[in-house]
Amino acid sequence: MYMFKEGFLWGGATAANQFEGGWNADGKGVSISDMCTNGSRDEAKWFTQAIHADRLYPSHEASDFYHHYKEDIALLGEMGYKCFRLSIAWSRIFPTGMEETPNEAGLQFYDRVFDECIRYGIEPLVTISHYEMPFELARKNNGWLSRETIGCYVRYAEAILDRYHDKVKYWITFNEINCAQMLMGDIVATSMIRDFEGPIDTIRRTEQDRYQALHHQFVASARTVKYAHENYPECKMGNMTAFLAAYPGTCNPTDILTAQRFMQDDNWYCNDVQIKGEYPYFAERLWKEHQVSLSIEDGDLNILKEGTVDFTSFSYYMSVCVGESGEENSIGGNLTNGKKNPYLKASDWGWQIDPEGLRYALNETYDRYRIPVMVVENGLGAFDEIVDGRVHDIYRIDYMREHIRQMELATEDGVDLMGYTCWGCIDLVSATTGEMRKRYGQIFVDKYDDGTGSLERIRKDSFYWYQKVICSNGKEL
Ligand code: BGP
Repeated sequence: MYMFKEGFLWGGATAANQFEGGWNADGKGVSISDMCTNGSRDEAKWFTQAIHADRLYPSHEASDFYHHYKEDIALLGEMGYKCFRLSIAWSRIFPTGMEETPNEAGLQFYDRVFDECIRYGIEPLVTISHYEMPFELARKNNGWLSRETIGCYVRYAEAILDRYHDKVKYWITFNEINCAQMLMGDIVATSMIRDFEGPIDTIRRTEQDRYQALHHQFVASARTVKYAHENYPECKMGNMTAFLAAYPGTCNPTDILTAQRFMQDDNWYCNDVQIKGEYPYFAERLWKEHQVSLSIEDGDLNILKEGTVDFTSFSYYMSVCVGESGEENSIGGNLTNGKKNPYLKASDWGWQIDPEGLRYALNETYDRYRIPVMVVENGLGAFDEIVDGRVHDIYRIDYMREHIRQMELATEDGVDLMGYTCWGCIDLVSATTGEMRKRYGQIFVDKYDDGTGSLERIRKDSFYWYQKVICSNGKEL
């Protein structure tokens, strides 16, 4: 029992576009997320002409980490955090994405943030691109659809590696890169925004575009990993996917094959490219099914081989049932649909809660790749209420406890597990719904969907519970 290794990276995770605010501070350029209005991001309206002052843009202030970072990192330090996963806002460093030199004021902000982390003994884990890019670049190139974006990303990635390599050891090239294949992929994961003037449902990119954009991301990621390995061998480079454990709805062999395909297409396709350095054997079948014909330039396949990652990571929120039978689970704001699993309960947003699925995900991943694995997102999005100045989020504690237990069992199974950063450790804006009320944190932020709130930080009950967990290295759950 209690197998978490010495130096296990306990912590939490955030993303600039959902957390930072300061959207136009100190020379920051407009990011695609800054053009997304309130309400469900599934129905977001994208404005290509001007910022409309009469609308709420959740990313503009968000939780205002930009002005609260000292207080926030001190709170993480108080909880005993060993690791803080955060993303860098690309448009803070290269405001339009196309400048030759980076914005010094933007670089200085993250210097201050990392110095603060180091002060508390917290290891930063940086996501280079978490669901955004500079708006000007997205408009010019239609996001990742153009090969030109690769060079812009690499210039940005090299600039931050050059600057922070002695402060930041752990890096992830893209957040949930496999979401490019899924429901929200078009704008969120691949930044393809051209023509988005109305609800997303009215304009869908072709599968051809999505897979091509994803290929460009693979090349950009591999070039970045190679650059880091050659110049900063002490840095550990990782990839990241949204892990969706797919179960067959029944023992009907057809359902088994459906689940196997789902695992291949949604979980292994991206991982194989970034970890093994080549497209998997089933890629041809997948492309054929989606009528995709990839344009792969000379040298691309070599660079994929040369830029494989040192560790792999994933977000884990739910499992899905697939196959012929069963009731559809059309989940609002979800990454994917599937069938209802009668053995599982769901969150208020319909995400099926499945702690054992995390043990399954860890074993499947480690069995396939044999490199260290990290769970970099997991948590319960819930409506929290303040009662007498406190938030009694017992439901969140229960959720985390059950998932951590299963991580421990996976470790006993033999999985090389590096760490765990729960999602949204300080309340932030939801990626799928644009809401503030879908809260994940151990720290409450006094901010509401109508834009009001003092931004005060309040320790929830889960704060004290997680503090004990970290202090006992997972023994006291
Ligand atoms: C992941 C994203 C995060 C995050 C999380 C929770 O897919 O990487 O950015 O937001 O999901 O999702 P949501 O905020 O929609 O509840």
